[in-house]
Amino acid sequence: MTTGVVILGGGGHAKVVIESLRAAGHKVAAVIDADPTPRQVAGVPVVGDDSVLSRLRGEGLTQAFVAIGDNALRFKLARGLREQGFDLVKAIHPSAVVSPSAQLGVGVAIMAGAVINAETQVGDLVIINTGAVVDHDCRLGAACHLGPASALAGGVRIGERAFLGVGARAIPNITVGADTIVGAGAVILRDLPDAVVAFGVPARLQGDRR
Ligand code: JB2
Repeated sequence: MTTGVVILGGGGHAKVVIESLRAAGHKVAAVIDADPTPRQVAGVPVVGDDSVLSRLRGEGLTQAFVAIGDNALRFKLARGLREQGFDLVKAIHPSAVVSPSAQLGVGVAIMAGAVINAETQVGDLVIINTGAVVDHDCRLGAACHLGPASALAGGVRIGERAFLGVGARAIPNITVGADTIVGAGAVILRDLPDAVVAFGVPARLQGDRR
């Protein structure tokens, strides 16, 4: 086993990522999961837990992808992979529409039907989930996650590790703080600070994560 992408995480997100990577022409070599029980995830064998990574690197595998939805854990595991000398690939489904003037960081997941418009900047490890729309000039912080069918108008800023649930939407030039969670279907009409929970139409503060 000397070619292909090593996937960290063997849950639901990994299934979607593996199928996106294959659709984009990548070979997927192995899944590494905290539960090393031998099994297959989307037809890819689980070959062990994180302790086998150095062996795989020694065997010549250089490409990896962290396919874990938890934003803080994805961030942490990606750092470890880079320290071990792995390159983080991008998983971009061929049906996604990505502007030629958009900038994408490493390790991003751009799922089927997503749209990213002009001059938007997408940080490392961001998930833009199925059918999400990101209009022009947005700034997406590292390891944030835009849920399926969520939508950002132009100039929206999303902080590192923030999460927008399925169908959440933001009007132009809104800022959502780092580590903030926005519930499904929320409509964000005002800036949200770091590390809060907000939901509703319009979105209102409902809790604090600190
Ligand atoms: O430290 C770890 C570790 N911690 C948990 N290292 C490795 N290699 N794997 C780890 N895991 C594994 O991540 C768990 O054992 C589990 O198999 C997997 C997480 O799977 P789960 O199905 O719970 O979540 P997910 O991250 O695949 O999907 C979530 O996020 C997606 C974006 C769900 O909320 C999905 O519904 C969502 N679409």
